[in-house]
Amino acid sequence: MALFGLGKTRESLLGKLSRAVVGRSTIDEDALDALEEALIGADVGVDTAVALVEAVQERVARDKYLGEEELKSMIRETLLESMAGQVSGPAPIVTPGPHVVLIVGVNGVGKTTSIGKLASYHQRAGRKVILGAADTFRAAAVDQLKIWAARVGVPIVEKGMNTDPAAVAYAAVEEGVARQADLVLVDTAGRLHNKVNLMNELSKIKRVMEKIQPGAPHEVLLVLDASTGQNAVQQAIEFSKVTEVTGLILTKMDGTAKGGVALAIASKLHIPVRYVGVGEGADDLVPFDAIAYINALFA
Ligand SMILES: Nc1nc2c(ncn2[C@@H]2O[C@H](COP(=O)(O)OP(=O)(O)OP(=O)(O)O)[C@@H](O)[C@H]2O)c(=O)[nH]1
Ligand SMILES: [Mg+2]
Repeated sequence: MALFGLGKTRESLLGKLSRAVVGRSTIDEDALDALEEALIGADVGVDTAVALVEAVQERVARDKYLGEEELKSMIRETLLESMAGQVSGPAPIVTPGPHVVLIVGVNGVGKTTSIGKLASYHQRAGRKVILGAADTFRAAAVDQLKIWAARVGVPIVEKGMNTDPAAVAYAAVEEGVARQADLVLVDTAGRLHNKVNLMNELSKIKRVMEKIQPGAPHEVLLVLDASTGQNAVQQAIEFSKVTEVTGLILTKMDGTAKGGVALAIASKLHIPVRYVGVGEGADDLVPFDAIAYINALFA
């Protein structure tokens, strides 16, 4: 597995970059257009693509000829510069615990799976983890989280389906305190019919958590499906209006050529990417690192 699951994105992007310049002795308008198309195709975002093409154009005006390898390393360096100072990777864990994390996102993006993987990740780091099944919308959601809890070997707090999500969240934090857990990870439903409902629900969950553990939830992680490209960016914008999102998990990077979306997110939103999901297994979660990500994209 390539780092950050970027295999498909890299193959597609580098292939197009290469075709954009092959057999040319100068980088002309056509080449620049093809270059821009390649970047937009990888979902780096229009702003980023335009900025990169402008940087290439400037350089070509000075240096006349730019070979393929030079072009790649130039784009890579420009991206590295633009990402300088970007905060990324896991947030520091609040101690004394429990450090409470609320997981949010629309249907099917990978929330429950990401919680399973996060539980495994933190457990491997020697932390005591507890899960809360506050997606009470359907029985299968609770069952799915129970399966993950059993698989990873961590306790779970659940009250079945159709119970008040806030009551489950409350009980999960309470249990976390009682068991002296380091982390409480709480699943939520992504299917509340409208923004106001969702906003009220999340506010209520946050309010009850804070009653037990001051500062909780310490993180609200928004899960985004990278394969939806620019839709993911839009979801992040919409969710930020509903609740304060402190970080992102970008899932399904393994199966997509739109992995450039992390760059679009970085340039458009000021929300750190915490982790990247690169598969369905317990170990398929990688802490994000902007520099390593860009290097992997052009490696
Ligand atoms: N390839 C791949 N599949 C993933 C990844 N993350 C999640 N999935 C798959 O995506 C599907 C949906 O994941 P869930 O975790 O159920 O998503 P959810 O957001 O909890 O969905 P709802 O609770 O229905 O809203 C499942 O089949 C997961 O196995 C990933 O990083 N890579
Ligand atoms: Mg779920």
